[in-house]
Amino acid sequence: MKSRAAVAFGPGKPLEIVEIDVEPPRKGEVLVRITHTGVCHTDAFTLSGDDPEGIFPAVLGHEGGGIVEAVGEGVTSVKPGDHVIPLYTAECGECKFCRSGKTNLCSAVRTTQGKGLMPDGTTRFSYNGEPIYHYMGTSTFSEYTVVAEVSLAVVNEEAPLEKVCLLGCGVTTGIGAVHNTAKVKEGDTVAIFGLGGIGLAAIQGAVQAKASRIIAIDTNPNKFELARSMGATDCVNPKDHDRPIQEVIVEMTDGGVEFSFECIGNVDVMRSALECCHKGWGESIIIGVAGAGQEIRTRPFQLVTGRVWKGSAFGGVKGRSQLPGMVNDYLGGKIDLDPFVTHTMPLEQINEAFELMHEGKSIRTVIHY
Ligand code: NAD
Ligand code: AHE
Ligand code: ZN
Repeated sequence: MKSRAAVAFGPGKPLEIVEIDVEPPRKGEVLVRITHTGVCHTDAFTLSGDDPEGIFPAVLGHEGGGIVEAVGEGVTSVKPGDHVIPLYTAECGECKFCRSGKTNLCSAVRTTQGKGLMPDGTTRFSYNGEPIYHYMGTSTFSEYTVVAEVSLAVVNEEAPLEKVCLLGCGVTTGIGAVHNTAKVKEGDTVAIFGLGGIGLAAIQGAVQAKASRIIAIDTNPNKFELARSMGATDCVNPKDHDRPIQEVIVEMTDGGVEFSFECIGNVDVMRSALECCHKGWGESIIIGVAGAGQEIRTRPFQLVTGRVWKGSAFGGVKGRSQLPGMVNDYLGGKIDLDPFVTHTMPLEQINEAFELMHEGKSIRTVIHY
């Protein structure tokens, strides 16, 4: 079948809106009609060429929502008409990782997913007879996409897909990192570096956890109003200080915060985030994604004296078991998605969504087909 798609033909190039060919779903696969997709910084990261797993030409996009159009052989857990959120972190329930009870990282389709391929090692997308690669197992920048059955969460049909698509990445990542990875408790102090979709979602998670102090840090002061309205108690711009920002936060908090979250992808800020944690028990969670060749550094003494460095993918959330509940939490008013949607536009304007993100003018642009 034909599908309108925004194709990344090469690193650093704008996406091109073209009509691609999509093959039917094979065994264990599902054809989904994407109705909406957010644009996450990770899409821009991969498009930039910095992603070691970046492969072109590809259909990017991993924060979508849609409706099942058709299922391949052997698919039993979803059916045509189901409302679904594609998962870049699959959940097969059977692999060593899924059975461990220790992580949301599933190994079922991850190897082929990282190569831009379906689990059988081939692609369902092509353009002018040439293969187009998949991305993160989701490729939501195509109106029709094919994903593995284990990479789909079936969600409540009453939920508006133009909102709950954001649970496909950004909002789940930020909220989940607070609850599942850090396990913030009432009265804890937190520092959140980077106030895009992920950082603001972390603020929301910290409010839910009843953190006593939520320090929001960004070099763009235009982000502070929304951060405050979502529950940040303090807003700090590193540019307003002539000393390392970790020193400022340690001073503000009588020795450092209980938890910090890096939501930018800057390895220098990752260091600041670790070093603003309290001696003896402070934990820093890396959420931001850094480019090929980048490495983190600190004095080992920071860890010797009790600070802990952790990372979080998709907020530690197991998508098939937990995302339906998060969608219901949105419907029940326990998760607020509205403040994240600063812009909406049709697929044809998707490059504007990337520009708005780079200019620091958007939190999330939701693309509709
Ligand atoms: P975004 O671009 O919307 O937000 C980033 C924010 O960081 C902006 O407000 C920007 O002004 C701020 N910033 C940039 N440099 C800064 C600095 N030196 N000091 C302080 N603030 C600075 O991005 P996003 O969509 O919120 O994503 C954030 C990061 O999280 C990206 O690296 C993305 O790839 C990553 N991410 C990771 C996961 C995961 O599962 N681990 C999931 C989603 C996104
Ligand atoms: N491909 C990159 C890493 C990218 C990365 O870390 N992705 C995050 C999700 S970002 C969503 O916006 C993640 O979940 N990683 C775990 C995984 O299994 O991909 C690289 O460095 O190679
Ligand atoms: Zn993302």
